[in-house]
Amino acid sequence: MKVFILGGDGFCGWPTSLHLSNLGHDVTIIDNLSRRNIDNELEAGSLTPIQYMGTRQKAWKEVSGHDIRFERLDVAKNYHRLLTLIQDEKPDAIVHFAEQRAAPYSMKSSAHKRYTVDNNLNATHNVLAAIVESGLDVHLAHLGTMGVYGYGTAGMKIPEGYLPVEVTTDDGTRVRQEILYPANPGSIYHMTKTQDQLFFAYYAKNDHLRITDLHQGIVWGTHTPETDQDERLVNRFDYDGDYGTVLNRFLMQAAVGYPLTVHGTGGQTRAFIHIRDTVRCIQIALENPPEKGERVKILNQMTETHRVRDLAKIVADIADAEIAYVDNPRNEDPENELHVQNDLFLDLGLEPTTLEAGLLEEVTSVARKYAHRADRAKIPATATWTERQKPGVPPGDD
Ligand code: NAD
Ligand code: USQ
Repeated sequence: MKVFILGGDGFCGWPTSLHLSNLGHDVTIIDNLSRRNIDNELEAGSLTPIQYMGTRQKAWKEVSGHDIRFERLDVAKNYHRLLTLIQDEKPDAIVHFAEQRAAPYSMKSSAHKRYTVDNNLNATHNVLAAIVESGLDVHLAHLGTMGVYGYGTAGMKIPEGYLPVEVTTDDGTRVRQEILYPANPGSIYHMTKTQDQLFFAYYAKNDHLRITDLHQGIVWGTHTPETDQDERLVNRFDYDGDYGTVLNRFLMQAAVGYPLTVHGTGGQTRAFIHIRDTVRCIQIALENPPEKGERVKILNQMTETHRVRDLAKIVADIADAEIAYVDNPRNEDPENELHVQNDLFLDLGLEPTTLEAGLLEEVTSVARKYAHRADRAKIPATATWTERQKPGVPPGDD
């Protein structure tokens, strides 16, 4: 299969590119390297020593014998280059990771909000419009988020994308149908993903594009079997207050002796998936595309749920770390239950990597190994969700 990986230089995109290339697929990475530029802006970097794209490509060729092609372009801006690439190369599938993915970064200032909206919505819409203009039947697999649903329900499991509803018409007839699960974003970043869903629903309906939307939980871990083959292939590991996600942050904090930064009471429950399972899920999604004319195929890409304070306790116990309960910079429910359906991937053969099995390896093979590269000053999460949470604003003064 010929596959374009938009955002293939990133945390999920790079190991996915290697995984698909290893399976014999013809992979082209398309990325504008904006994530590396954001590292420059934030003066923060990956805990692991990620290499330039040219070095990555060379190392992969040496290790596997496979070529991965790289095109540097901005999917949100360079529409005609994207269209030409699709027309010339005729990919069978496009995997779309190319968005600004950090909630705290999206909340830092109005400039960051506007960048996130401009980048993410234009990137997604450009891909859709380009597939239609090319006239080709390209399967689009997009990385969405569990955060489109919000994190609470009336007690039932969050379904995979669609909610069955029953309405009563004027003549008393009861009509059942399935609607997109109501969107309930918790940040500007998450809001862009809820808008993406509407683009997909429209293009699947109007143009019969074949689209899979993967509602992914928080990804943890670093290595996959492919990135593990050579140090030059190492995946990125974000730990800073804007881009570091909770479990990887706790692992790194434990490794450098920094008390684990639990926000508020730590009562937030979230969905998780290991990076090894992410790449497998994308393979499975590409092997099981929707039919032309079918509605958007939505799968919940997660394997377990955990409460933040429980995660902190697990990491503290295995790595002998302290826990600090800090003021929550976000505007989110302090406590929530979360139950999620993920039968579609399990039925298609996904065998989850459990926290229990993977955590210790992560502490020793990544967090401790690269602890000397950590900048402790970059650990605190400083982006606040509202003006009233900013330092120095008196309580009630917003
Ligand atoms: P990342 O920031 O590491 O990677 C994103 C890549 O896309 C980067 O290499 C960046 O340079 C590129 N990019 C961004 N905008 C672009 C544009 N306009 N044109 C070309 N390239 C562009 O993020 P990630 O963690 O790999 O996440 C990838 C996708 O998966 C995102 O869409 C994210 O929303 C989704 N996701 C991630 C997680 C997670 O925990 N990391 C969880 C759920 C969903
Ligand atoms: N949290 C802490 N301490 C920290 C960091 C985070 O307690 O040091 C808490 C947050 O307050 C939040 C939870 O942990 O309640 C998760 O935060 P996170 O930064 O790990 O995850 P989130 O902001 O939701 O975003 C990440 C990815 C995003 C993806 C999303 C999937 O960055 O791209 O879409 O996970 S999900 O959470 O399922 O929506």
